Amino acid sequence: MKSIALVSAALLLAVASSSRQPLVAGESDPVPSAAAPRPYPDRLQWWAEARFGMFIHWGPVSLKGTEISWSRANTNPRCPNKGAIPADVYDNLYQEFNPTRFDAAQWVAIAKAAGMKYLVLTAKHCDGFLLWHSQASDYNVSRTPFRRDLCAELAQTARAQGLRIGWYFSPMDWRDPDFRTERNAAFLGRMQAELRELLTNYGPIDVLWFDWDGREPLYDQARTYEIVKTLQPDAVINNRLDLGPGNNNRQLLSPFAEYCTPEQQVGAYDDQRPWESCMTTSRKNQWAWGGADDGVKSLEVCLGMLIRCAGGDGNLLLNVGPMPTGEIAPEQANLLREMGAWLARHGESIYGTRGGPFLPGDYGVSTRKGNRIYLHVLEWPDETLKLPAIPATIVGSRVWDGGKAEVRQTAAGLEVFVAEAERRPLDTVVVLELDRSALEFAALAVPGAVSLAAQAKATASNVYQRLAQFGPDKAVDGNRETRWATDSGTTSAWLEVDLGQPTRFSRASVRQAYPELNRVRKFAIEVWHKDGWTPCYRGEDLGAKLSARFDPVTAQRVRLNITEATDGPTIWEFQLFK
Ligand code: FHN
Repeated sequence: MKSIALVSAALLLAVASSSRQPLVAGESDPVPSAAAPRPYPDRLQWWAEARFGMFIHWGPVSLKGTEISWSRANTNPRCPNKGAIPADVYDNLYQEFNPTRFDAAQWVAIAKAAGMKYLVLTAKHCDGFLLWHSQASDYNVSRTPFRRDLCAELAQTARAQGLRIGWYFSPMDWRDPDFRTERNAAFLGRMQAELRELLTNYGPIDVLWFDWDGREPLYDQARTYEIVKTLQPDAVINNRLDLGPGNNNRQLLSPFAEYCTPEQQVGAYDDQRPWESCMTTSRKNQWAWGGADDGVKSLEVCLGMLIRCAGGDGNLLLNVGPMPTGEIAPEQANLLREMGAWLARHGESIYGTRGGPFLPGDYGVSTRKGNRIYLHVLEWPDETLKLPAIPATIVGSRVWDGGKAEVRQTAAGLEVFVAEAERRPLDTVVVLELDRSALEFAALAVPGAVSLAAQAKATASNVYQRLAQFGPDKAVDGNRETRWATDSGTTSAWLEVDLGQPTRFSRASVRQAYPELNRVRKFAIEVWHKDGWTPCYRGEDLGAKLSARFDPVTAQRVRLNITEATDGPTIWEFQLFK
């Protein structure tokens, strides 16, 4: 290991000379690549092949069932949290924190049963509480009734069971009165001392997961990276230590930032830079334990996250929020076990694959490894799935876990057919055997697979409490985790998209995602012509997912007109196709 002096010189030079500019402007902007997938650096190979990890957000706040750090009140204008729990109440929860049913072996067993290959625990979240025995700060687990060193037990057990271990470490500390003040240097001394402990006392650490809060990143990055690279040179580091105002999770702003981190959404296809989506199992999209009334997302939604991340050439870090007892809630554990059961049969089409060669679309995604392409058909758009031509010959095809897949290959492209009876409810995996490597050509767009309304200008008659997070644009963002919502008591509403120019289409897809949120009783899809709105499709009882087909129409303004709803209709996706 190089001496610190040498490492610091190299580090300072690297950081100073970092010419890395943001490669993408937005969270989900795709990175256009006319090249074959870029090989991962050797040090990231295990991480990329793993594809699937467990995120764990835990701390004394689980006693409250509210969001970690964010539910804590704060008078410090330099910190973004304005929670409802008074700081003195929140900061003393540790005195009651006694998760006597915590068993690292149980957590690791659930992760393994899920098919997860690495764990990332919030060793220190923004609220400042440390889940390890610390000399640098007495606000740590040794001072709780529970006393035990949670980081030590989890790291030791994970490693013994063949899983990799990572720490989430918040460089922000919203509880520290010196943080982001003229006394920030004093704060930094404490923060870096904590980081040193975490990277010294628990053996080899495989991932370091820094976070950010959108504010000034006053973290003495050069020195902080030096600590990491000196103590844990093999730890894979995410991109968030450098991010600040105006940045986003898809930017790499330092030579030491190794992967992008889209959050609560499946990242856009990008086979040139490593990325990992972090998402929650919680129905409320909460990171920490959300209480018995929270619940979890469906298997279809969570498996869809994993399959779509892999198809985009990325990883999924899927979060659980353990209960104050120390246990992972049964509904979260069962969901993960069901994901693991699917991976036990289909893991070859996920682990160690690259995304593509067919870009993601409403049909699903594709992954590739060796001479094989794995089509993950999540929605059959038609009798056959039409795909663009590839520079290779298909020498075999079948449904991965049994069944016939007919493939017609011409210079114009591919047509894939699987009989209805052979199709699978969640994901029909069709494997295509090629006469050469599937990794030598750039990803290809699938004509008509992306909604004509994607990212279109959207307006609505009503938005839930006028909150941007439930705005009409959330129904055309391609993100199955966001939605347009309307106020309680709303029994009719419309969502309009402007396609920018007259556009011809003949198919529509509308998702309500969860059956219990199926509130739409009568609706129409309407197009604006000079003298008013004309329906091109009418329906009743929308259901979780509508795939509507109708005579082709051409229009620039299109709307979903909900004429009868039980209460506050909400739509996850409104999509239009040629
Ligand atoms: O504020 C945190 C949040 O609590 C959670 O830890 C996520 C995980 O990516 N990161 C921040 C929000 O971006």
